[in-house]
Amino acid sequence: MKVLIVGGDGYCGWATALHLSAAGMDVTIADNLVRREWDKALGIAPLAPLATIGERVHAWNKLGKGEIAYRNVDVVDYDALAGVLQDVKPDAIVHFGQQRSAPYSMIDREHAMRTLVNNTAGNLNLLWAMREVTPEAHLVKLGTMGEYGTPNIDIEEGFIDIEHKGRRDRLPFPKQPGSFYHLTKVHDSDQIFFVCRVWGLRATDLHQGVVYGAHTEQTRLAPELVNRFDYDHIYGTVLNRFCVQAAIGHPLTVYGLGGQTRSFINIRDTVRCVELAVNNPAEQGEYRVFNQFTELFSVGDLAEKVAHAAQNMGIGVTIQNVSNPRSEKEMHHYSTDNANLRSLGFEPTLLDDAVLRECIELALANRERIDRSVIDPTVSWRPRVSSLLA
Ligand code: NAD
Ligand code: USQ
Repeated sequence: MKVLIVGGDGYCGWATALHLSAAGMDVTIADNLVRREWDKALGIAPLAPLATIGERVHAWNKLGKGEIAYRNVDVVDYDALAGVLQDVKPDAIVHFGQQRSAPYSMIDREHAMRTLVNNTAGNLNLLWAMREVTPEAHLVKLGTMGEYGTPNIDIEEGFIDIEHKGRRDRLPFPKQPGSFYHLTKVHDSDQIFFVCRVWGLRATDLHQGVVYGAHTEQTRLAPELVNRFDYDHIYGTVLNRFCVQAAIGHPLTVYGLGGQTRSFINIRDTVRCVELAVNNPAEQGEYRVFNQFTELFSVGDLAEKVAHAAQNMGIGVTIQNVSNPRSEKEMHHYSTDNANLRSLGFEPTLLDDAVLRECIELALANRERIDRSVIDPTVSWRPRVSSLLA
């Protein structure tokens, strides 16, 4: 099985590249390393130092557990991307290579536009390149649970059966994304569904929840294999942020009331779910959606769990309800399912104190690298309409 991993230098992509390589797949990473540039421009850095991509790949190949190749390619550059598909001829393409921060996409017009062009044009290029070069390859695309928003009905897996004026159909589940970033994922899903219908491409759209956790089995094997772990207010995801905040005695930053509920997944399960999708491809012409998460939590509950785990380590923690920089419901219905992955044998890793302890320990070990000035949120997407400000 030849797999091309677009965005394989990132948090999910690197862990997945190692996991699929260890599972015996022939892995090529395609990444233009732009995330490392964005970090520099934003004045942020991951918790533990990252080896260069060359050092990473060399360290992995030296272990003799698999062989990974690397190609520096920007998916927005069509000719370069099509050239890589031509050279590699992958059976499966796993697409992680996008700008993935909601706050980044809401900084200003320029960042919103960069997110839109990078993600939407990159996705469209990949679909055209697949049509031209590898029309039988299986696309495994990273989408997001946030495409659905927080409707007052249960969230299905991609599609919903609707009866309207006496007629029935199975239609895409309504989308109500919460940022320009999340909107790009909706555009991607529409594009992918379209090309499966009209060109007969095949794709699995993984609607993934918020990822947490530091290590996978392989990232522990050598210092150069260590994964990215973001804790800043732009790229840090909520649970990882809370663990770092606990380690340095910063109050846990619960935005608003903290009743916002999201779906969550351990990075160890991300890599297993992608493997399941790759090993069980969609049929030619099929577009399917898997909700990729393990558990649902409100952010207030997560803060309590982190505080509890830290207290068990002898670390006192306070929880602070800070003014919410985002426009989002803070108390709402949230119920959904991940039956498609479970039907393929997925057994979720549940959140426990051990995982939280691992993340807090990573933060303690890298305490001197933690920059307190990038923790509190500064990007706001609240309305500026005066009548709504009261
Ligand atoms: P990340 O920022 O750590 O990694 C993304 C990688 O893609 C980076 O290495 C970056 O250099 C690369 N990239 C970006 N634009 C590119 C381009 N134009 N050409 C080539 N490479 C490019 O992000 P991540 O956390 O690993 O997320 C990966 C994917 O998973 C994203 O699509 C994201 O939307 C999705 N996802 C992530 C989470 C999460 O909590 N981290 C949750 C749900 C879905
Ligand atoms: N939140 C806090 N405090 C914080 C940070 C966040 O209360 O310090 C809250 C946010 O307001 C939000 C929730 O936690 O309600 C999740 O925020 P997040 O930053 O952890 O995640 P999000 O912005 O939704 O984005 C992340 C990834 C993105 C992925 C998405 C999955 O960055 O790539 O698509 O999770 S999902 O949320 O299911 O769409």
